[in-house]
Amino acid sequence: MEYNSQEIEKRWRKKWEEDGTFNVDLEKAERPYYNLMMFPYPSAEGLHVGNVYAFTGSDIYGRFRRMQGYDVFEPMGFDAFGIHSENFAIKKGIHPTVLIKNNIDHFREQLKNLGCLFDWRHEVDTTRPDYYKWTQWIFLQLFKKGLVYKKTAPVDWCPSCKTVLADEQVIGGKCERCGTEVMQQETEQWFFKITHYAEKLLKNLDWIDWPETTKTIQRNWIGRSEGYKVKFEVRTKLRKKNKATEISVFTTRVDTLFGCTYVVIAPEHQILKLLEPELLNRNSVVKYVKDSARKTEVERTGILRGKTGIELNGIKAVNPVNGKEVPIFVADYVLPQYGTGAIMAVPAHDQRDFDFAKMHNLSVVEVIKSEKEEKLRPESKLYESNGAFAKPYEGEGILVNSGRFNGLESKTARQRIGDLLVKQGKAEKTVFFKIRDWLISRQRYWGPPIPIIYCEKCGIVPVPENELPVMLPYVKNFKPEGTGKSPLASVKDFVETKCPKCKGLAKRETDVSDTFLDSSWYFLRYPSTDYNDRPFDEKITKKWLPVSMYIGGQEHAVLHLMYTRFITMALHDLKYLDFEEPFKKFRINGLITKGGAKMSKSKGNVVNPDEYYQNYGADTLRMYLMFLGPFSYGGDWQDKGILGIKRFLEKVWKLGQSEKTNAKNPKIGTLLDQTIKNVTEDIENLQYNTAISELMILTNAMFNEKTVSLEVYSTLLLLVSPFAPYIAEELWSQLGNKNSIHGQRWPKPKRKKTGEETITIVIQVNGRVRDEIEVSSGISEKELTKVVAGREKVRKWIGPDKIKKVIYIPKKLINIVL
Ligand code: ANZ
Ligand code: ZN
Repeated sequence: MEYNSQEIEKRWRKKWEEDGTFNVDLEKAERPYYNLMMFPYPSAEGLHVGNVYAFTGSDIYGRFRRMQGYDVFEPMGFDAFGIHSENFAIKKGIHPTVLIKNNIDHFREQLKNLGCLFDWRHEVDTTRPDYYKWTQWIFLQLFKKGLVYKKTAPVDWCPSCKTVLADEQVIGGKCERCGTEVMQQETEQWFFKITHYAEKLLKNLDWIDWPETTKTIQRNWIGRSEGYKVKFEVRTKLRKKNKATEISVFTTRVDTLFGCTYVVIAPEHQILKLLEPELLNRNSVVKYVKDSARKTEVERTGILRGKTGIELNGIKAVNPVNGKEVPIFVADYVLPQYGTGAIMAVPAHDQRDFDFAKMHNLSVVEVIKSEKEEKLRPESKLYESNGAFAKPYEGEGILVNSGRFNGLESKTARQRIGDLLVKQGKAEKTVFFKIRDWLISRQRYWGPPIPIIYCEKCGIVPVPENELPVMLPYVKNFKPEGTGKSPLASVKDFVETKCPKCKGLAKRETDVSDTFLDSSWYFLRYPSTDYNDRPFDEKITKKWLPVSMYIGGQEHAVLHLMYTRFITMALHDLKYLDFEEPFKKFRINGLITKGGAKMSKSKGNVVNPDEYYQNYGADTLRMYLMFLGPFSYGGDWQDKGILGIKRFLEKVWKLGQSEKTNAKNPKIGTLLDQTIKNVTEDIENLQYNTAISELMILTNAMFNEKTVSLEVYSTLLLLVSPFAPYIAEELWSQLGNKNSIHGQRWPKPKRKKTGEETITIVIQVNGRVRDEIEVSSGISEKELTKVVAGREKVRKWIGPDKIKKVIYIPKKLINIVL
């Protein structure tokens, strides 16, 4: 028989579907394992190989866990609302209600071909009223809790998508969806108070099992800074001294206060209005403020930053530590939304201030000396040969030019100067976060309407829960107009309604919510799709959540992965969930490139998976993708490469066609054990590429023998099955097996090296028993430590701490001391 992937895959797909081979009984399952992957946007012609790559890698892991005896729940769905889908509909000139539905049907077909464990009975589609009803419900719960508010603020506006964007959706000053440079616009918008959870979002990163890179991105985005708010008294020529006002600055380096030679406020700073009448150069200042309002954030913080600004003539600020008067500037390198929107400038020790001081000829006073730098690297001196400053020193050191604080180390001085000012009522210790509240309203059509009603008498009234969902009406002309209003605003029937409180005439909110709100809770919905009277069932949720393993793209680090954590924390505080982190374990999938470049339509280098399904079959495509490189790195697609995998599967097939014996072959037996061990470890670590190499080595070795052992061959099929589920099933059944290979247990090495036995070692963390492990008695202490420290259970106990020492009582116990 020849290997015919088309025929095999079609036949088994049908059989698996009919038998419900991969369905899980969520109620009865004993060892729940929730294996989740990021659901796709159905906003293109079909699945992208990038999707296929990510899903395959996740599915292999799910299949592996399943064979280890877990009840693996692996659902799939569609993130179908949102700008990406709507933009696609506009491009195609087809209404999204029609287009997106068709797209989903196509995606589903492609996904089914891929041969994953998907349990389609739990499919989620975010555009269905029985889903978005609960998205709106979540909005209302957060609203009631005071975590939602409306405010007028300068926000980012994409002139191409004609809508506002959340902070996280602006990447390098450009729209995350279309790449257009965003503009600032002052409008009234809805926000979620993600800042309320800034501390918790940061703290939990210490213990969740996520890649360090993702954690670092989140840490930087949250951006916690400890420092002081320092008050500078403001003196004006016109004003009497006793009527002075104050400017409050935020600094993380209060130790440099003696080096402050000027103060800067952001052009948007409110105090400007107050001071305006007293400015001697009022007109120029007003003009400067107007000009900077037109700039984009990139222009303000990019290379040009620190180059423009204007002094407030006739006004001075008083340095609270020495009473010296310093000039005040308005400059747009100081941002309005961060800290207090004002800074004390220390040009000797801050690059931005240094650049500005140089431009405007302001004095530079050195207050921190780095002994080390001076000694070790004389060329890095702060002064040029003519005595002018060369560059600022931003590190720690010893204080100079700082009165009675001279000679102190900067860290100590920070404490001392801070304490002194606090005592005098001139400063306050504070923590600021960079993260800003999540802007969730969109002036677009394709999303869930925000469930709010405006009444002239009662004000802002939330839609009562029993009136949900607020249905998205059919709007023929759904394109954004760029008027700053959603297309829903033109639908009279939708807008005009009754006030739920006073029953008077009222109007509906016409903005829809951000797509990231849809996807912020979809993982809660999957296990509960059978329930229509609640978003997620308490019992099922307790049993299946948090998610055991989540795999997806790093590009979501500050978007989806931050929002889901926030929504979970909020629902936890509202007592709907008993956990505050949604994903116990998260791993990144890498990117697939072609010719070294990201695939994109404009480059014409997009690989369409359909072609490869047809020519090679899903098994070959799956395995080829996994063979490109370590799963978390991705790799470069090469058409030629796929043939190597094709040949490998043909070899496995050929071995299946030859007669099997029961004869023992010690050489192959040893190799088999080695392969089992390595493949198991590789899958644990998502090193699928090396696992496949191991399988190739084993297959080649078997090929070179005269006979094929039934036992060895069966085991080979088990090892291949997570990677190539169709061919493994077919060959397994050809061996005469009646039950599916996918219900079998994962193999374990059988033969121990002669004289080797296994022993059980108790694992302690800080002297408390946390786990145990079975290892070969010959294991070295070093090897054991490595294995133990890598165990999921143990890592949980180690958390963010460093291992201080390891105590090993040979063959009995290992104690990890933190
Ligand atoms: C004086 C100083 C001296 C500063 C020095 C730094 C070094 P992070 O760590 O990122 O929080 N800053 C404060 N508010 C600002 C704003 N709205 N726009 C622009 N810059 C602002 O940075 C805190 C530092 O950033 C603060 O500490 C302040 O400059 C500046 F040798 O104060 B520093
Ligand atoms: Zn009313």
